Amino acid sequence: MTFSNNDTIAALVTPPGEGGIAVIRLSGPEAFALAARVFSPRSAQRVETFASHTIHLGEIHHPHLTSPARQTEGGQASGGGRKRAVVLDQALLSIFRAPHSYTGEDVVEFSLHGGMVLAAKVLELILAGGARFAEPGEFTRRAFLNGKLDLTQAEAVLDLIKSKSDLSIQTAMRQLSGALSARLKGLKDRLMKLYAHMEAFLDFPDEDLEVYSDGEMARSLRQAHEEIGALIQSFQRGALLREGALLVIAGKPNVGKSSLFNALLERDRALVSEFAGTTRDTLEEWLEIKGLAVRLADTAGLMHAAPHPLDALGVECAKTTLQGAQAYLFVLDGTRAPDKEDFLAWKNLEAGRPVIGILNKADLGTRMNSQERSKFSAVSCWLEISSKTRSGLEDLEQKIFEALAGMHADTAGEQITRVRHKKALESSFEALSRAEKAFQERASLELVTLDLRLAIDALRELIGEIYSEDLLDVIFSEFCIGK
Ligand SMILES: Nc1nc2c(ncn2[C@@H]2O[C@H](COP(=O)(O)OP(=O)(O)O)[C@@H](O)[C@H]2O)c(=O)[nH]1
Ligand SMILES: [Mg+2]
Repeated sequence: MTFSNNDTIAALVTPPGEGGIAVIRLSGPEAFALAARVFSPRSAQRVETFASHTIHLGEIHHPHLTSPARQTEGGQASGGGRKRAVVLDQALLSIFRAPHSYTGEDVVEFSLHGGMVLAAKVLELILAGGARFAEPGEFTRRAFLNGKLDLTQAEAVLDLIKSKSDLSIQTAMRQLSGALSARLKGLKDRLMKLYAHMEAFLDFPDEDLEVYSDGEMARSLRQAHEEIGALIQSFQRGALLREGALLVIAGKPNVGKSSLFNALLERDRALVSEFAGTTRDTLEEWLEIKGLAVRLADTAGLMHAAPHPLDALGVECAKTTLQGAQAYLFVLDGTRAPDKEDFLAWKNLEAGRPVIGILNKADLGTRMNSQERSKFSAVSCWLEISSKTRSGLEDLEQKIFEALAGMHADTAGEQITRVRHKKALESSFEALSRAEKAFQERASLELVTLDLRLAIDALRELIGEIYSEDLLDVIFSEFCIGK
């Protein structure tokens, strides 16, 4: 993107559509002047003189269009024949003066009556006055460029908007408040100090500098190295939290997988019928279970001989989904003994992932005995449920929570949530490994500082102290317009 960071941008910041209120935000040096063009405050004050963090009632008018003055009964124009500007809406204007605003620039926000056409018209007026339509994420990009947020905090803004569970909101909020940034900055500062010390030693080897002992240098290197390693480890958990764990419903045809899928979602999302092979595509939906974001997938039943080419496609699709699962709900028809189709379906589950065994159709009675159950050895617990009457569903939710919460574990520590974070930390980690090795082997200090510098720069890129426009484009293109 090649656009200026110095002009005034505007966008509708509430979702398009009908609603109680629509908010239009302007940010940049001309924000107040542009607002004054279209807004007439009720008070006698001028928009340009409004104090920061105040709200004002007024009218939005079309600066050029005027309505003919009303005719009085006697045929005379009222108001001495003057024309009045067309009033579009009554609105509230909020004032935020630089640097105390979201973007760090002068910002005004119009709160209008929420209607698509109205909001579009007002925005059009503001753009006609000289504002530029904001790019996706541009308000947050400016906040970053003006030092209001670092890059991990800007990313947290997006995570917060996209959060699908309580836990992911908590993680995003902590990242937004700067906890991860503080940890990364602390790490970087310690390495910088070490680096400065080594450089001084290289530049003035004969001077009596206040020195770290070799032991202290080695310890600092090792500690930073370990801390970065731990942060890299937190990625798996962080990503799960952000994206939700994939929980796949598996089993042979007609045991009630789609019925269970619908029961957990509390709506009829998947088709259900007494005919085997009703489900062919994999369906996936978001679900929140006790604060955890879960991606629940319903699959085609796994079968030996697929009677129709579409069944075969469905089975292939199911297998792919099964491989990506973080955990399974393995469904059996509890009213009868398991057969070879059940075992075939069972064989397609990946080892080492939690499996909850479900004996469905409990409303018809459960006949499967414990010896038969024990053949599915990896099942951590069995539940008798009825997708039809919803009996046993609460227990099931509890078990799902227990199976998945362990994966999210310890939400107290800082977590990295993005591949970008992981890559930056990995290159910092590798550079530190080389630095540590060189130091231990008593290689020249120049070699050590070379890698130390790389390790520091990777951390600086992570928090955005060093960045390229390309990187910003990638990060902010994920945002919506108006954020
Ligand atoms: N009685 C009873 N019937 C069920 C239950 N769950 C599913 N069914 C029936 O079993 C048949 C197959 O269900 P479906 O969900 O399509 O199975 P799928 O092929 O595994 O997805 C349908 O006729 C459902 O009405 C249940 O808990 N109790
Ligand atoms: Mg089905």
